[in-house]
Amino acid sequence: EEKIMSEELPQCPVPKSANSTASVSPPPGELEHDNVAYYIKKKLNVWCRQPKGKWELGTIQSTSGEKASVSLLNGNVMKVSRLELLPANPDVLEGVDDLIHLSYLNEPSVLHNLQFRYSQDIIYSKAGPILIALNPFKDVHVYGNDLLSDYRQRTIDSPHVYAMADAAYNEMIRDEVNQSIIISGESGSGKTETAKIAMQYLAALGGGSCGIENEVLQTNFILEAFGNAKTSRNDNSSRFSRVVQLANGERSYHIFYQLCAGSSPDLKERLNLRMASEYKYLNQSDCMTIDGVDDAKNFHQLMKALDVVRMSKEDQEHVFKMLAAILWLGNISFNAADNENHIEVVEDEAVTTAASLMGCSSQELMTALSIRKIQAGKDTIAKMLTLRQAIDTRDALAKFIYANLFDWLVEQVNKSLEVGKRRTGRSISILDIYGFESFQDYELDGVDWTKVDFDDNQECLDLFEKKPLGLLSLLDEESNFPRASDLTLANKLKQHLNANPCFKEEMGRAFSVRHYAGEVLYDTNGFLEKNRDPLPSDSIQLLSSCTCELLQLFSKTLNQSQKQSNSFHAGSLDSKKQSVGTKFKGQLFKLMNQLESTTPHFIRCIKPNTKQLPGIYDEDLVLQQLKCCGVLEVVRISRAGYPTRMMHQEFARRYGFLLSEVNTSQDPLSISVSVLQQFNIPPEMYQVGFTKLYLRTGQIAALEDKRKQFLHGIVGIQKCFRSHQA
Ligand code: AD9
Ligand code: MG
Repeated sequence: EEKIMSEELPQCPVPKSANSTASVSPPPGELEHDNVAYYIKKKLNVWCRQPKGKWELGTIQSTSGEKASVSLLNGNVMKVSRLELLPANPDVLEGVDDLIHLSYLNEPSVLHNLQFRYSQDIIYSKAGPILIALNPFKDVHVYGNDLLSDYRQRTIDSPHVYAMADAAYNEMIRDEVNQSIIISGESGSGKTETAKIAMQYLAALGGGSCGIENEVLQTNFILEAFGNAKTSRNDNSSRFSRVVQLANGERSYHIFYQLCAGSSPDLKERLNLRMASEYKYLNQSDCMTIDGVDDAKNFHQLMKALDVVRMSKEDQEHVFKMLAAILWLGNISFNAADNENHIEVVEDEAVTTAASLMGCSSQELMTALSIRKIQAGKDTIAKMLTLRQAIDTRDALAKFIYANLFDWLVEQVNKSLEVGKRRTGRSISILDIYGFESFQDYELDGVDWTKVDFDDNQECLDLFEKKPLGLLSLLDEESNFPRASDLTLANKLKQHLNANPCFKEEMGRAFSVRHYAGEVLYDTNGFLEKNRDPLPSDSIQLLSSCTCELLQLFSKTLNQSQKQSNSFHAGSLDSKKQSVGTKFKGQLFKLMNQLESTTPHFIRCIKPNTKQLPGIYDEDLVLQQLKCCGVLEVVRISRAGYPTRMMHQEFARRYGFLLSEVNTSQDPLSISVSVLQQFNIPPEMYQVGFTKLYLRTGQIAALEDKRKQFLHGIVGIQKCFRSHQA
């Protein structure tokens, strides 16, 4: 690659260090004036922008002034401004497996490279440290035991989820540090499939088709049945909160349809179960089945999976009971009770069945759904509910039961997997949601970061979480005002956040946020109610009086979390449960903390078309996703920057013993620096931070090589260990 670059493209800076091709600074993105003649003479390919924005390959024939005449590969000749031309990579770089090897990193080059690979069913590529996975929407036959062992034995090293999982495993063993595989991408891009492929690899490393590894794989089926649903973007989408409301063409969680389709006649009778189409929570979207999916068959697989994780038949029955109770709750209807909009519950099969499944009397359930008790001084006043209030109460109850059922299920699965207690103390976490990256620590760590530019997202983060005047704090504050409305919320946000450059005022209740990935318009309609997510105290009381053990348990958990949230937010959220925003933020922080103590490995999934079909590569869609998740920046940073980071302690521990003169200071930082100096690592190849060392690509490989040579060397082996231990 270097040879071609220096011979053919004289304008490219020649790499400073011969041992690292990756440290070449990115060549100029545009065709510069002086180079055009060279391009004409050598008949080098250029990208030429077409009127509709698509880029085509061609060669420049001649120029006059600012215009160039370009002969396209398809035979056409067109006259364009030089600004519409970009340099193309030499043929020898066609389809390289890591984008950092491209001489030119312009958009058409990157898109073309990925497309070239995709057209040959090569769906994985690297972008520096990141694995890019293009969703093939078909079986591309790159999985299974044979390939698995090829990757394990390193007879193959092309980019793959297996390779990344293998790297994570090896680094866990080598560095004794927990690892994480962070998978991000749009809905339907393949995150969950990718997570499963990574799990398969790790399970195989752990022992194969029996034992705890298989149990872990089986849990996927349970989690998907209860956590996934069909959406318009993905037939198997990982979703939340879709129990009570559905959009056209979408379904609720798979488990409901599976239960209705697959349960035995006995179970059906015990749950008084009907066909899915008879339940309002399921039939409102006119979408009951998914092409190619057999719900009944999947129900049997689910029951097997529940057996595998050792859930007792009794607990399984509890779970199914709760699911049926939710479905019947949805069928409960209301009649007008007076002329003031108040309602009463229709006493029909829906109420009686729901009540009996929950373990309460029909009367208790009907009261909870139609009356709210309000404390006025020492007295309790019973207030009748309006239709809207009654429906909201019913739906809140259904959502509450489902959400808690899901959490409980996850807990049971985790408990069951711990039975063997075969834990080594180190872990690899696989995160199947959008991943976050923070470049903050570079700056905090005292690195002269002007040497590398990147987009800083701090202002946007402040917009959301700065206290007391971040969006989430303001939302909570307003949620606590009884008379607040979505409009007062919008005004409050505008008043306090306008100074933040990521915030934009819009008309009425709306506002916009400039996120890293692009601008998003928000309508505050329903924000306050959603943030409060109230479960009326009457419903909580009802749950705690139900004979169903699970419901009792759920209401207990609720009481506990309220107590916790009260002590946390004494004064602010006063005797209310934690708001949805605060809870979500808390979960994110916990996740961030967990991830920060790991070595991350990133996979970006890309959806090449919105039709969920194989063979279609929509350039605009791919480009938009590459931009959104910052892949191009990462490649830029990897080429220009310092992709390897290591704590000084870790670095000193690993390479310190290579020092020919014993370093008396014992200070990891100075040991690190001595090592770098002894091996003549050029200063432009690293940056020394307060806690970490930042290295350019290729440097660690070189040091590892030295370390290996040293350890295998005949002379000095004894001495090296002695001095290391000393
Ligand atoms: V969502 O954010 O949960 O809505 P995901 O998880 O990103 O979404 P998912 O993994 O469910 O998407 O993939 C969507 C569909 O793409 C799958 O159901 C498969 O049909 C298809 N897919 C994804 N990855 C692969 C693959 N490596 N090979 C074959 C794939 N098909
Ligand atoms: Mg998913």
